[in-house]
Amino acid sequence: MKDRNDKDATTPKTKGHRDKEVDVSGRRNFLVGAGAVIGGSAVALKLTGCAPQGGADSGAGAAAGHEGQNIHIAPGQMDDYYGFWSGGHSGEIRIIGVPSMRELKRIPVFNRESASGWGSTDFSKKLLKGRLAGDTHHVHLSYTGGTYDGRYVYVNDKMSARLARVRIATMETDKIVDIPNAQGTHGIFPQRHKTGLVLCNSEFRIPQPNDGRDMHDPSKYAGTHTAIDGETMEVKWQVLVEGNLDLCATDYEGNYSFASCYNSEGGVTLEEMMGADLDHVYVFNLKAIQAAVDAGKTIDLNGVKAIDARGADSEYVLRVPVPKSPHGVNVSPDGKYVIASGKLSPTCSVIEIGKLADAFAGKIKPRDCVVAEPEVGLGPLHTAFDGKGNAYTSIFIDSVMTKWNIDKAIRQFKGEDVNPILDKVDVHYQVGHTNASMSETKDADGKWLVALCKFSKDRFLPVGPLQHENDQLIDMTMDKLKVVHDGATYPEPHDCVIVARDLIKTIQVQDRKDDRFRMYEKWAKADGVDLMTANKVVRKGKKVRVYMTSQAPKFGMNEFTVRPGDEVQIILTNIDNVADLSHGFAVCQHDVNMLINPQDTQSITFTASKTRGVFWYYCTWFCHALHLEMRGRMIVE
Ligand code: CUK
Ligand code: CUA
Repeated sequence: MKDRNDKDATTPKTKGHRDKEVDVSGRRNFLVGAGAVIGGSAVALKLTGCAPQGGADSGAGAAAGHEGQNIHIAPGQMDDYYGFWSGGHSGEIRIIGVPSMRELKRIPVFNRESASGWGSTDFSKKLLKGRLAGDTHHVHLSYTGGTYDGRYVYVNDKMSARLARVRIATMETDKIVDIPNAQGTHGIFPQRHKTGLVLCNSEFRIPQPNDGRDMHDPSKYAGTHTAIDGETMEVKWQVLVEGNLDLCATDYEGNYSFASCYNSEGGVTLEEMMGADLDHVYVFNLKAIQAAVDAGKTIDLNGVKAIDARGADSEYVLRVPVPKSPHGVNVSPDGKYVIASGKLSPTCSVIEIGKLADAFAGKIKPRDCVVAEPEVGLGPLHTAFDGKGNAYTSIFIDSVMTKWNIDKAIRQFKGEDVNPILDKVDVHYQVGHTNASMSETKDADGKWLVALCKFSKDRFLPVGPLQHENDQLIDMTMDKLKVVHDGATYPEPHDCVIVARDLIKTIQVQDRKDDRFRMYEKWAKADGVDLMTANKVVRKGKKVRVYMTSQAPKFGMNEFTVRPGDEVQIILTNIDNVADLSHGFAVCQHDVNMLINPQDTQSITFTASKTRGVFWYYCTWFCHALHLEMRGRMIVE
């Protein structure tokens, strides 16, 4: 891996190599030596090459008299955008305010999380089915009419081939679906014309079905492109292809979905996978696939209606050759082009979506749909857009963001002597994903670009062998790109989307609409209690249900009694009807903790101590001046 640090003129020359000890004292001396005490902000500006920012009172708008946008969000002010970040192998989603880059929330999805009790509560256990690890890469929101409709966030789990959904009103995970016949579920993308299908790619090819056959004959392995209904979260169909499917994108019309395939060789070793100079962008013809599914022209693959589209191009799948081991696929906000970032080729391939129908009809060759292939740098991974005809590609090996013009690239490809590359800016370091404000919608607004850098090296105080990653914010409103903020982040955000804040509406107290409330209501009905008022212990043999309320600063019961080894289920309803009045419920020595938001119900099940004794339960969320007194005793006798 090339180290950009030595070349980088905008950072001090510290020993920031990943394989050497990081010398922060050099950086600190540099700061102090440059007069940080009296001119700290001037030094900071020199370091990042920024124009001066507006003062604390200048708000989120552009600071008068200065170039570029103001990133300073003063105390009491709010960000213009919600950023939805995947948390990678932390298994979560994070919400980041943009441009402040402040972390607003973490949404547990495929992970166990102590504060909320996700992974411990009965509902989350039902969704997780015993799995407490996950690997989220791609977060996308549901669409209507080419832009976000404010309803759902979808996210993949690469580790266990799952798709999860978060309801935006509550920012809580409400569904998780297993994707059969898939491993390494990686790229996902919802349809953009309406809340329709969510398409999911399997990056790892496996025997189909994976029941012990063909294990030693990788030539028989296949990948799957899976359609999941974004409303019901049911698996609708799968298409089997011979290639591995990496990143995913959809068009704006509902006609196609796209997948990059970096291993058209069908290799199982690194060397085999890198063999060919051309790999593919797979184009899935969604209408033809749906027609075949409706007409019953499918095979059954572990209960899923599947089309076997392995081998040659067909009415279902077209393979557009592009160099080499492409990674990201991104559709421009005007809906005209899908752009594959070349990874092992220093190029991006621009495919004109309007030509695909002719290619499917056999009138032109798939490769004829490629209308530009600009050289953008070494290791292009992902591409974002500003809605003004420009593309911004993250370049991993060079550690730069490259700004280029799509029309100029097309003209250059036709032979005209024009240079499509408009600017390159150093990022720190080894950038993976990039995205821009509203970039994945028809309303891309060209305000903020983020570079999700895999390495931060010398950019932050060192914190041991595991280093931070660096989410950098870039002002994209000027001709030249300008890095304006470093954001240390815990591994590993892969991707993000940046959403105008008016499109996101959340509720302050639970509306009790989610499916999980039907579960508690069913139990309460069977036990003849009302969740909102009941404080009651219901025993059936060794199983004990404890219905309880909370209202600051008291639980509805000061004590309850169970017997040693009982299976205890706490069903707790927070009857406070005030914003931000959340309570927690923890039981000492029992590994029990959960969060109950205002007007919410949560439940958790555990085995009571096998020996007699007193065990305090207490509120874990600071809710009241008498929060510490908000506790009671579980008596085991
Ligand atoms: S992938 Cu990680 S940098 Cu999973 Cu979208 Cu490209
Ligand atoms: Cu209730 Cu703290």
